Amino acid sequence: MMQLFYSPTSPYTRKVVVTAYETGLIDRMTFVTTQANVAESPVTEVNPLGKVPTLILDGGEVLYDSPVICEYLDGLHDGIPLFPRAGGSRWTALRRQALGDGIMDAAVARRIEGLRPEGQRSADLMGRQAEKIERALDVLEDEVAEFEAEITIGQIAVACALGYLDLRFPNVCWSTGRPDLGDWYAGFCKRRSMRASAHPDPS
Ligand SMILES: N[C@@H](CCC(=O)N[C@@H](CS)C(=O)NCC(=O)O)C(=O)O
Repeated sequence: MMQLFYSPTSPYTRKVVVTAYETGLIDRMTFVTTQANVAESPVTEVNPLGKVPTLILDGGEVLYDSPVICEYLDGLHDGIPLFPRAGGSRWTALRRQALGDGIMDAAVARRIEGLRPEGQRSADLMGRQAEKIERALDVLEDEVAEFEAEITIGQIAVACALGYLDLRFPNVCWSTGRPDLGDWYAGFCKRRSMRASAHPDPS
């Protein structure tokens, strides 16, 4: 059994879980629920960066981060590849993965800053992260009509990023003024992989 260091609120971890469902590998994985943001986190023993997701393979080898783990899993199944193997479609899928991951990076940074005591928060930093997210969402609204017919790692990353915005910034209403992206996301969320990996309700 592969072992995944996991957090139910991590969008990067969710990417891996969605990928595990989509590739039919979910039953080959066990989950170690991990609080990554603490000094004594057990994940630091296997990943010096102390981050989730981290995957321990059957033979003991350790893989991180989420793009690496997802590409590894994609190599273990015979279905349509989530990482197109060659050509322009590969680079498009990888760029979309970077865009989704980048929204996560900005949202996580903004949230961490927002959790600092009020006098220590940088409004400038939080504002810059919010602008990155807004610009990325606008690009996605423009290109969602061109999304591949078959699911790719780019679509998985984008969907997990949007799910994380809903979890942590429910007041942002990212789909307002972005109807095509909103419709696409609603359809994508019907997939078993997305339903099974949904973030817990924060309340
Ligand atoms: N680029 C990494 C990012 C992973 C990441 O930042 N995970 C967060 C949880 S959402 C974490 O483990 N943070 C703990 C820390 O940075 O100490 C990936 O794609 O896996």
